[in-house]
Amino acid sequence: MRLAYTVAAPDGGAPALAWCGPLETVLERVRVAGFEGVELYVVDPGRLDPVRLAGRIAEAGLTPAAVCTGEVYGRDGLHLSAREEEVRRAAMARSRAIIDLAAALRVPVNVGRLRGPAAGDPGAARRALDALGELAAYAWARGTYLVLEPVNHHELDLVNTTSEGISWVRQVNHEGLRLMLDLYHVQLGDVSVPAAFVAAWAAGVLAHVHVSDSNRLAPGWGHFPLRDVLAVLEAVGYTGWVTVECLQRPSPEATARQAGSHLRRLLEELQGSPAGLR
Ligand code: LER
Ligand code: MN
Repeated sequence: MRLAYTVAAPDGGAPALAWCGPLETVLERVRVAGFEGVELYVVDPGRLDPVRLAGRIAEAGLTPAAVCTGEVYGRDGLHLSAREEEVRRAAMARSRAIIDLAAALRVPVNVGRLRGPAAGDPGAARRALDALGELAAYAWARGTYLVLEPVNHHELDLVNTTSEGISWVRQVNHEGLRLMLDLYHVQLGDVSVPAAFVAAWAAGVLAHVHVSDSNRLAPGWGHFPLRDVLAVLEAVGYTGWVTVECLQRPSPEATARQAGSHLRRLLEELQGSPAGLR
């Protein structure tokens, strides 16, 4: 397992779930807080230079982990399930541009809120599935892939549980689409959190993970038994990224430091456990 932290790309976005600020200083502070990787929140890829971005990340001693697209829906309202063709076309064009950026950084692309809601429209799921199939092929042809994220029912009404996520990945049935789980959404949508992670792993589709605590604050500042989830990931042999995606309260610096030290301590305890988790 490798730990990453969410950071806003310098493209005009101001996501609540990422550290926003000048990359020259933010990336270095993320590394000092105990992280190896960075997950970039991207909303407007046309404003970004992938070579400069990759250079900045490497200079800070970090590795790119993924690109997160939540604000494409959150800020700009673009989504793949949209009934209006114009909105769908714009969402597809933006998604392709983000995939190009992710391919240059050699990381996968998160599809959380970007798939959009159904909002009572029976055609919404089909439109989102078709769009995901098209984008999966586009990503795969460029050497990367998408990771579909079940999102809790307060935010969206399409794909709220792990089993729905697995089912969508199977329906699209393309190497360019896998599943990611965000602990915050899983605890709101699934019957059992550990079972959700085991099911995603057993289905052979788990490719990325987001974590926060129960209240979406930094790990350790809520009541979620995070240790159990890390124990499951450790026990199944998950070696991918675990990105901290949480509210930046009271400040990004305090949040990153708390998340980094808490997760490092849990991982050390698990890996050094006399019970031998592996
Ligand atoms: C939003 O709740 C989220 O979890 C992001 O990763 C994607 O929209
Ligand atoms: Mn997430």
